This record gives sequence, C-alpha cells and structure tokens, in this order.
Amino acid sequence: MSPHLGQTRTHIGIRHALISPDGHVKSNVPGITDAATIILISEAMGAKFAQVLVTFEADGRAALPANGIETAGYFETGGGTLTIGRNKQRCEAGSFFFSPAGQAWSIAAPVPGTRVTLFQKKFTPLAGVAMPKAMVGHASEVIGQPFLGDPNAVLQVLLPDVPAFDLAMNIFTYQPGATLPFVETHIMEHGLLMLTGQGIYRLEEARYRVTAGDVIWMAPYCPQWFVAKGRTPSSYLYYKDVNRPAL
Ligand code: UGY
Ligand code: MN
Repeated sequence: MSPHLGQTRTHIGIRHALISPDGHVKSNVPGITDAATIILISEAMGAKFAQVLVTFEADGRAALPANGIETAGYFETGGGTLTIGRNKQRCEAGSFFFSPAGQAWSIAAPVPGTRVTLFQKKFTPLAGVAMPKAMVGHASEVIGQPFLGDPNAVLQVLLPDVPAFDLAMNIFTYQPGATLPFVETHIMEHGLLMLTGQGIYRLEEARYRVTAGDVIWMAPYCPQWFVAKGRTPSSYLYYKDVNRPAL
C-alpha cells in the first residue's frame, strides 16, 4: 500500500472500522500537551466510547479533569508517572490503569516516545452497586486463561470482572494458526489495538489482513472472527462494555 498514491488499508463502515497507522491525523485535546494525540474511535463514527492513542514527547503531559468519564489506559511502550487522586506511581510498558468517573488523573515525566492507549466511556451507574475503584497493574502479573478451553488462545482480563465495572480491558494472545473458536455476534461493542503479530480479522462479511498498530472498531452485533498468521504469537488489546442490563 502506498499512501502517497492514494492507497490505504483503512476502511470506515457503518458497523465496523479498520484504521491503519498511515492515516493517523493528530487532534488537539485539552489537557494533553507535548504529545501526538490520535482519536481513533469516537461517538463521531457511531461508537459509544472513545479510543485514543497518545504518543508522548519529552516533557509531555496528560492531565484530565474529574467528570462523568471513566478511563482505562494501557502503556504499550515507554513509561511515565501516573497520578490518580492521591496515588502516584511509575508505569512502564505493559502497565495499565483504571480511573473512575469523578476522578482526575494525569501522566507526567514520560519516556520520550511512550505510547498509551486510552479507552474512555461515560460511566453507567448500577443501582445498589458502589462505584468501581481506581486501580493500576501490570499485564505480566495477570494470569491468562485458555479461551473456551483452547491453550493456544489465551485471554488476560486486566480489570476486575465484577458488576461495579461497566467496561472491560483485555489482552488476547494467539499462537500462529489459533482462532476465535466461532464467529462471535454480541451486544458488546469493541475497540481493539493490534499489539504484536498479524492475522486475518473477519468483520461482518469482510476479511482484513491486520498487523501490529492497526485499530478496529466493532459496533454491537458486528459478527467477528480472527485467525493468527505468521510465525510468532499475535496479540491484541481490546475494550468492551459489560455488566449492564440491555434496557
Ligand atoms: O471478549 C470478546 O468478546 C472477545 N472474544 N472478542 C474478540 O476477541 N473479538
Ligand atoms: Mn467479541
């Protein structure tokens, strides 16, 4: 594909989208400075959440205010000092965090080039259940489970899978040739970042070659399936909305 010849793998549809890095265009986002901020998925395309990639320069900073938005973040590379409320700690590649609605948070003193993916959503309270609490962790500390019994398709659930949380952030790692076991069709929406490797993603009736750096949006009920290709494991980070009634 030659971007300068007007070619791209990017496809934006009504029910799904594939966004390849060649099309990235920066946005100025209040609170984020000295960084390239790419709003990859948003309400403007029909999604009910946002997926944002922030690549920090030296002295870069993200300081987001307390409001009705909750944020789950993942340090793909580099590192930085994360502050959520009174909790301040150094993060590195593989670190992840959750900042609940009503809580300000910031990333400062980044390693230049640090890439952080943010999933942001308007929090949906659940009657009788307390708000989810802030948390910070590292993917290496989260034990993966074989997905529906397949040891070659391993799922790491990064955030607590309890009713308080209305979003999930997971990492799925496939050995070459491993697949999603069937074409999933579900009410949950996904935002996805390919972290490593490559494969074929089926979205509705289309099939796309995907590789590290690609982003996918799947609307609710978008039929979806993946097969990992190549000689090394393929993995992706993804978001989904969870734990809330249909009506
Ligand atoms: O959690 C999920 O719905 C996951 N199995 N979907 C996906 O990987 N496309
Ligand atoms: Mn799914």
